[in-house]
Amino acid sequence: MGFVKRFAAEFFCLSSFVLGTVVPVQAENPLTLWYNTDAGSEFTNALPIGNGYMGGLIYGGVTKDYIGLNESTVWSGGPGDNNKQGAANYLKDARDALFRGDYRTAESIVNDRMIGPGPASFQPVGDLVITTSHTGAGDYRRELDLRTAIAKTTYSVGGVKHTREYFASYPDHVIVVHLSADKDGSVSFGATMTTPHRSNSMSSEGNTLIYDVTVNSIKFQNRLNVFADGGKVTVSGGNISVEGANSATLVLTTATNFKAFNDVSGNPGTIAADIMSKVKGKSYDELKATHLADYQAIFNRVKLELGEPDKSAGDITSTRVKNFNSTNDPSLVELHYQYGRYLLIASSRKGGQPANLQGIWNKDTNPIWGSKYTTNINLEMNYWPVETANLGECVWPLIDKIKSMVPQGEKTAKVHWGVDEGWVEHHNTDLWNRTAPIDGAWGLWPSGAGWLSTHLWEHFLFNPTDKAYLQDVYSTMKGAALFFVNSLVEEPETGNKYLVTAPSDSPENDHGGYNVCFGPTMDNQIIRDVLNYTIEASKILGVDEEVRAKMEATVKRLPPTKTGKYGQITEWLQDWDDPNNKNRHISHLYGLFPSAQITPEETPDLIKGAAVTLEQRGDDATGWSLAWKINFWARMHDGDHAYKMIRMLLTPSKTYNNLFDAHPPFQIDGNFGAVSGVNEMLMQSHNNRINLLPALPSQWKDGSVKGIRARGGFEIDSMAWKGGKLAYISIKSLVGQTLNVVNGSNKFSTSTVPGAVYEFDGNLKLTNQPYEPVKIPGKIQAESYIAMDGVQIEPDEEGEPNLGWINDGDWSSYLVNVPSAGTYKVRARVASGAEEKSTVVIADSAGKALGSLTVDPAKTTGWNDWYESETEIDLPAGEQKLVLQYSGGESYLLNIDWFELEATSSTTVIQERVPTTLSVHEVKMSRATLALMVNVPGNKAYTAMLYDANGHLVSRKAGSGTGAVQFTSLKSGVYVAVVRCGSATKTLKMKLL
Ligand code: FUC
Repeated sequence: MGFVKRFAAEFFCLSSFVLGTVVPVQAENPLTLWYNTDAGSEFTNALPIGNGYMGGLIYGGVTKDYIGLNESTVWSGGPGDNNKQGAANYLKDARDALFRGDYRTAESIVNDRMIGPGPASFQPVGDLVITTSHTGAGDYRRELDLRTAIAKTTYSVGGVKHTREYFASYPDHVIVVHLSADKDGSVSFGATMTTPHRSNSMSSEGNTLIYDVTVNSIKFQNRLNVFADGGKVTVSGGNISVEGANSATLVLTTATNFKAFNDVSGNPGTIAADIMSKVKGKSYDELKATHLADYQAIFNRVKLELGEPDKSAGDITSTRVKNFNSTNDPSLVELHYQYGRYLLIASSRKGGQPANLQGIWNKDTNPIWGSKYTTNINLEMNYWPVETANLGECVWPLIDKIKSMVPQGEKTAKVHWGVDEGWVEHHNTDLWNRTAPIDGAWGLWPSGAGWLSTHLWEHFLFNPTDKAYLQDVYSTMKGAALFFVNSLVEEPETGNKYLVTAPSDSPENDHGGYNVCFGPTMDNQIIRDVLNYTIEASKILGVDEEVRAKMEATVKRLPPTKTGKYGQITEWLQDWDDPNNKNRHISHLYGLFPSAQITPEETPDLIKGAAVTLEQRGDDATGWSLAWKINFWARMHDGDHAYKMIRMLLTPSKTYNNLFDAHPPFQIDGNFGAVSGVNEMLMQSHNNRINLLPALPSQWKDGSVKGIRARGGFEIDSMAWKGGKLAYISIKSLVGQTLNVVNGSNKFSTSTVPGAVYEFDGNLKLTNQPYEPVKIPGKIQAESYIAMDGVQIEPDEEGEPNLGWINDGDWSSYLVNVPSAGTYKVRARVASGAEEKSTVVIADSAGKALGSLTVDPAKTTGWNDWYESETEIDLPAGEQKLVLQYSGGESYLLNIDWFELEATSSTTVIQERVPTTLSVHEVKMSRATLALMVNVPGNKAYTAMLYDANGHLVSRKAGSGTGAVQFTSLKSGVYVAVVRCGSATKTLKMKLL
């Protein structure tokens, strides 16, 4: 273990040591929410559990314990759409009015003719009620342990300690409550279920209560089974009764008839019975073990330490929230962060519905905002942390939902916008995928599908070699993009004939009392992303050239983001901003976050504009808006201001006793947005670079994080900082993309091997070298650099990675092994479309020039017009780094395919005869075959693995001694061979034509 790694390990130990000595309560359970009273009847005191299908909210009363139940498909309403027929007929009148500045007329046309009825709402299932005859309980404690996702209520009565444990299991699709006591025969209770819905009937079958309920089109069934150790169990008259048992377990499931947005033909009774038959006979310990294996595999991926816990860290959770603004306890931020991750695991798993405005926890039949999906910020915010916080499993409900919305969105595109090709969604949707504008003029915002579809692309950015996934979501992305291609109109306002949305609004803000407008900044920014992402996807998949051309033409005509009279980013196409407007929506900074169109690096002027906008809007806002502002300030690289937003969020008016986010009232987006915000403070990964500690607040001087994920397929294996400065970082390459890493003014770039971990010290110096020096004489592919600055990898004609787009001042470096000192010929395959000559200086690692190659425009007249340029250089013997420094007169200088070094007559190459270490070379073979010549010391055994460009294992071969290994019947493409012999590993990248 190297020094830096040891440092990180010690750092983690040190933190827990501190926890152990200063705050004993926290020592066992730093990731626990706990209270010394029950939740009473207060929803936001109760503790949530969930398995993605079902949610439970535990109140923990001694004599009457309620568990509020939800199921993700129990909604009001039923299949159908909410389109306003004939809406498109009024488009022309609305646009004419808008373009002549008659907003009043435009707004009334929209209100009267273009708004559909409101969507359905998420409904409660009812309660599981547990009753006891216990009175005078003492030592009461209620808790939720995030490390296990198990909630617990404990108390003592008459000298007996009673314990109830509750969890929701995803693999078993059930909620489990286990009641036990520390004295045999002391477990006695009654249990039943209630529902607020009128149409219900209870029956029983053996030890199972069966509850059938209907809400509009949804029929659901609860099955509640009991089994006990000892004692007497009676199930009758809609009640379960357990008397004198040692322990007892309640197992509950809910199933519905919902199959799809347009199909409610499921049989809840059969599904529920099937789920229960699968868990029948499983003991409590078995159920718990299955749950833990599933949950911990996801939850344990990320660890966060933001410094020494305050001495108040052992206080009751709600007290910690009350005092946070004076304690600044970093361990409360850690708890809140991990709770956000917990909530997403509990409310969003494959097979269930996406987390809605309240996640999966709602007790009201008429919930605020329908507890549905608001898409002008809230649903997207729910999923901001999903990739960065390493919760990959939780994104599927969203991805599946977006894909399933297309048919409804296509209808709305036709009825409301007269568009035949493409899909649209406005600012709200529900279980039935309704997509029409609702509520009023401020609901006529056509960019919901666009914003949602950016999440499809984001998932690809985190998994950039998963072409099968991209293929699967591509048509949905394309549909969202085409809606804009087909519905944007030329604006008459600026003289530039920009293409804009009309009518639209800037989410929930007005200009001079009117919502309707055309081409608001947020729309332009979203559309720019949607089109660019779809263009990129079509290139990667090699499809749709014609459609791509249309999208490219459209994206060029979008209005750019600009600043206005106060220096602010303008929210509308016109400079209408009111500097005193404190609206919680800061939609026109979509380009700052979640998008990366506005960055300190690329657009410093717009960053100044964003600062003015953020100052004008002010800090205070609703829970979700504060959470958005954490992300904004992180992207502004202002850690202290981001921290200020965390402080404003972690206070009782914005965070309830159970740590649910307060709009107010309860709305879960703020929980999720805050997780994303903390990640953005510690690491950002947009625009093809990983920026470490871009917004570290002075409050978090020492800390560490493990397991967060970056775009490009990278995982922060572990990162530690001390005194506000990076101390150690190791990054795992998951799929072998180029790694560009930045910390302050330090940067480093390197090609990577899938599965390899790259460790750096605090100066971003690479401290472990997983590279293979290339043996000279030999040929080196230009993209096999070990480090570079500026050069870009792009696909060649066959889609294989190639080095291209080299700018003046860029460089790339290579590790070579020179057998003996002497003069070597350097030959490089180069091409250029530039008019002026470019130069490639070959330098040693100290920067000393050894020679140079010229790329002559007289010999190459295009990016693919290759020729070979040569020179000679003197090299010392041994392993060394060569740096190719590129210079010339135009912005894009040249392409370089490969270069080779061969001995001249003045060099004597001593051939190695007996291998002393493992060495691996490629041997040229016929079509469809790759062969390696493996030399191992002695007659040792080795394994050779061949991976494809996506990092999937293609073949594994074992062998021993020196000899050739062949892989046959291969498709053309790029492969990586990994040969292991004892502790030695060699990696070789190969290309099969
Ligand atoms: C939008 C926001 C509200 C709330 C609601 C669900 O209307 O403006 O603040 O988040 O969605």
